[in-house]
Order: sequence, then structure tokens, then C-alpha cells
Amino acid sequence: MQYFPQMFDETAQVALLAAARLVIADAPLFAPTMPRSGNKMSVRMTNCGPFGWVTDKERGYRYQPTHPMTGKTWPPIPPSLLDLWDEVAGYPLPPEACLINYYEGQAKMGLHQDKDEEDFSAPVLSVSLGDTGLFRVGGRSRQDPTRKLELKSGDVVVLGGEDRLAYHGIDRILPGTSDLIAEGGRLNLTLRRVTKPK
Ligand code: MD6
Ligand code: FE
Repeated sequence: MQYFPQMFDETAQVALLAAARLVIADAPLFAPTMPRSGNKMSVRMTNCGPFGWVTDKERGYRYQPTHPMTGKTWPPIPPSLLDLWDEVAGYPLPPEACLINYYEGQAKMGLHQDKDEEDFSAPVLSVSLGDTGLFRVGGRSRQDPTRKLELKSGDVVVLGGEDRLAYHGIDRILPGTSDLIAEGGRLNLTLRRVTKPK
């Protein structure tokens, strides 16, 4: 795992937030549900890029080229995120999906592995905006010990190599810790490769 605190300065955060708002205007945040149980996740999400990560009770976790509610293709990944990928991913092909998670209030993300991609040789890279998130990261077994990290607005995390399949999650957010997002809350944008290169 690599951690780059304050990779985006305030000006860059404002610009990335504006880009994220444009994505959300075209591809509205939706309330994902867990496979089988159908329980609602506490985050809302959307995507940009050729593929988006979605989940629902009937069909479970998957990537698909269209928004589950509008049926439209996802908007493109903002250029600043493609530049970030070129700078830190160390992978020759561009990201194919950018998942945008929005946390407000008590929202959290349980300990998980990102393993719905065909290719684990590419890292998964994330940018945080808005309120601080309490991130927890462990090892490749759910039982491995975990450590905590405060992800602040502008911070970047890369899970690659040995840690590509490390368990991680968000315990909670700290409301009121940033004034970047006027309505409060936290956005996390994760860039991924989805397909195996031929
Ligand atoms: C979050 N992040 O920060 C959740 N996944 O809200 C992730 O699930 C994540 O930060 C893969 C790589 C980096 C991440
Ligand atoms: Fe993840």
C-alpha cells in the first residue's frame, strides 16, 4: 500500500469536486443493495468510465457499462484522474472504471477486498474529498491484524502488488472536518482496471 497525503491541494480538490458533481449530474448517486440479503448499503454510489461497479440483490457485485437506473453509459473519467493514474499507478494502460462513493452521517464501508476485476496486476487507487474517513487496512486474510489511517480531503491511497487484495474498509467518517463539500459528507473516488489485457 502506498499513501500520499495531500496529493491534491485545495485548488485541485475544488476542481476535482466540480468534476465529480458533473458526473453525478449525469449519472445520479444510487443506493446499492447487497447480494442475496438485499440490504441497503449505507453509502450511495455512482461511476464514470467505460465500466462501473454496481451491486443489487438479484445479480450481486459486477461491472457493467451502464447506470442501473438510467440505463445510460457512464460519463468519462475526468482528465485529472487519468493524469493521477499515469503518475502513480505504474501500469501501462488507463483505468477502466472510477467508482464514486458518497458517505454522509453514519455511513460506513465494511471490511472488503476489491476482487471483482479480471486483472489484479493493476493497482486500485483512491482519492478522498471532504470529511475525513477512518480507513482500516489489514492483510489478505480477513483475520489478519488491521491498522487505522485517517484519510483526509486530498489524500491518495494505492493498493497494489502484495496489498492489491488486502482487506480494507471505512469505519466511519468524521462529520464537519472539512468544508470542501458544502452539504457535508465524504466522497471517495477509486480508479480500477477491469479487464485483462489481451
Ligand atoms: C473509501 N475505499 O475510502 C473506500 N479500495 O471510501 C476503498 O474501498 C478502496 O480506498 C481500494 C483501494 C483504495 C481504496
Ligand atoms: Fe475498496
